[in-house]
Amino acid sequence: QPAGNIQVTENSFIKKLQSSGRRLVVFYGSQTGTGEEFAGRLAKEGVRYKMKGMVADPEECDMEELTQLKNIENSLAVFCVATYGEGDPTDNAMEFFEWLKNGEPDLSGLNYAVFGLGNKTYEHYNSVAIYMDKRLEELGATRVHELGLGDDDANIEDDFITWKEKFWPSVCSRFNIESAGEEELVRQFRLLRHAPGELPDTQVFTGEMARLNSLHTQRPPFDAKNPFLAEIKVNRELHKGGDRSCLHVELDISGSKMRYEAGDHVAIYPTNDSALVERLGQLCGASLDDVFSLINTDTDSSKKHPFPCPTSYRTALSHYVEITALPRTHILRELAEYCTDEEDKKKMLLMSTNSAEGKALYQSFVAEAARHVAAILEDVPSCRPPLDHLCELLPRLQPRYYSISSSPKLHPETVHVTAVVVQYSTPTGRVNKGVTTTWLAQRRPAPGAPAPKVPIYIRKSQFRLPLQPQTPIIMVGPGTGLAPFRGFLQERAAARAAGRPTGEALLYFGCRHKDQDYIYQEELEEFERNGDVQLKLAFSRDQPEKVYVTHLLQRDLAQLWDLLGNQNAHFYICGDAKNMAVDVRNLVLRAVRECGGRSEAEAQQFLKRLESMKKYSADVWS
Ligand code: FMN
Repeated sequence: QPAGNIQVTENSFIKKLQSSGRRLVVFYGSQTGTGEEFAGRLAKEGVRYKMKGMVADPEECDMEELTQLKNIENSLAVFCVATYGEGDPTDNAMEFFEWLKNGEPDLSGLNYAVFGLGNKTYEHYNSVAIYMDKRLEELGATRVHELGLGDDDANIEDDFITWKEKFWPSVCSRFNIESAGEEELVRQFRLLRHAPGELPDTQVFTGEMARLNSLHTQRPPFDAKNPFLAEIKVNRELHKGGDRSCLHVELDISGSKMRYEAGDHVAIYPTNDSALVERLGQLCGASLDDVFSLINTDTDSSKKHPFPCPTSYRTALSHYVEITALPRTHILRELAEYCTDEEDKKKMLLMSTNSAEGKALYQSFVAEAARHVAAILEDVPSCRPPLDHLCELLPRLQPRYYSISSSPKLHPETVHVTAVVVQYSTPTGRVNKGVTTTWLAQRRPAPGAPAPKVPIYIRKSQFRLPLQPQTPIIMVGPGTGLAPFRGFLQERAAARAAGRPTGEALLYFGCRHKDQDYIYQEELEEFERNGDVQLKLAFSRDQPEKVYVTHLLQRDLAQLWDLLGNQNAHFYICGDAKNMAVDVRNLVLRAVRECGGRSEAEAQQFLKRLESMKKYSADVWS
């Protein structure tokens, strides 16, 4: 029970720690689940070091209690936090981050460690974790182990394990823990089977994110937990040739009360490929229509189930878990226990260790061969885990975000998506398919048939046109990076049609071949004829030497400087290659130096100012 000197609130993590005899709390700032997974693994491993842990979502906790955590003897708070956008925290860590930044809490006596999740190709690499680690110390807290930084562009799993292997000895020495116990594999969730007919259909989840039946009885407001089922009005091919496919999809949002602006993102919840779902059922010897629940064995956890339960295996594999991602090493560690063949087991164990040999095997067998979990089970034939345990181990299936390629001025009732269908052959002769685009590609409306539907919600972005349409804009969007700029141009055209003066607009677009993957060619040429845009086009493979948008920018440095330095232009980059964003940024810096006559430091400062005023924005993905 709580000690007298500790104040307890409703969202008290302190109370939970105390009532369960724990002293380690691992907070996560996570958008797509990696940080949450790492936090869970640390909390679980604590048992080995006599530091039984608890995972906690800062959004659900009274974080001011950090000032009192010292009242639990030898307690420790760990933070696994990701960085997004322009160095921003994740949604669930936002409030905590602001509190740390703007408040002056006394954190003396608090023991802490931070592990950051980021990606080196972004300019603000891991800036949230770096800031948090420094700020906690400033506020008086004691760092128990040095900051760890994970790079998702390389191998974030490896970074995490390497950090963790030194983190635990630091914890042991700080708290005088003598030796580690045996590694113990304990399941976090227990299986509850529901007999056929035991539960009425209305009580079994069929793909809802939170509320039962929310996909049948739709009620606004729509968001991540309550997506809107949008009808696909249009679904057509944009490429005119070549072996790749690019979809133009129009989603009906009428009646949803959802609004959007040009530059926003739409999140789409995909369904996993049914053939792959069937295959996993076979490999694990399960009947996919069996209904089950997974129940957290830690009754103090706020997360009762790993995903909505009760549900069928088919639903879990189709809607709730990621089955096409390459499994991380801790999953292989758990699966190793189900190998009946010693050689298979050895191989799985080896891949899950941090030794040079283990890493090399993981690299070749999983990473380079692009083996998802079904491929691993096929190629490690004696490994046959029960399906419920596999469902527990796999990460949650995440919605995919797309830059909306329309403007509400022209299309108030539909949201347009422009997406290349992801599909590739792997070295083992399999074909791996992108979950969402493959699924979307199969969902074409047909006359006389009910329109296919997809669960979506809209996410606001910072990617915005200038308030005044006469402000000039420069847009760099090769490939499907064109998407938000189609919306921007629709917006500009609407302003001009309404008689408002519009400023200059440059669009740098690139693709492989003019006659194959020049998407929206007719529309763009129409915009150009109407004076809404100047097109700058790079067709990389239409001549002997490769030409990319960066080559065109390089040619136009003087014009770039004139627009940015003298005409108050806004600059935008969008695309699926973060390296492109880095190259473009360097070219802009060069224009500022060479044409604007600034020094290197001044150019950097100039660009930073543009960024802080939202006159230089990037919307990039990997
Ligand atoms: N990492 C950074 O270090 N700095 C960034 O500014 C940054 N922005 C990102 C923006 C987007 C849209 C995405 C998808 C990732 C970004 N990342 C950035 C990388 C993520 O932080 C990294 O992938 C992390 O592992 C995600 O953790 P999570 O799964 O817990 O959300």
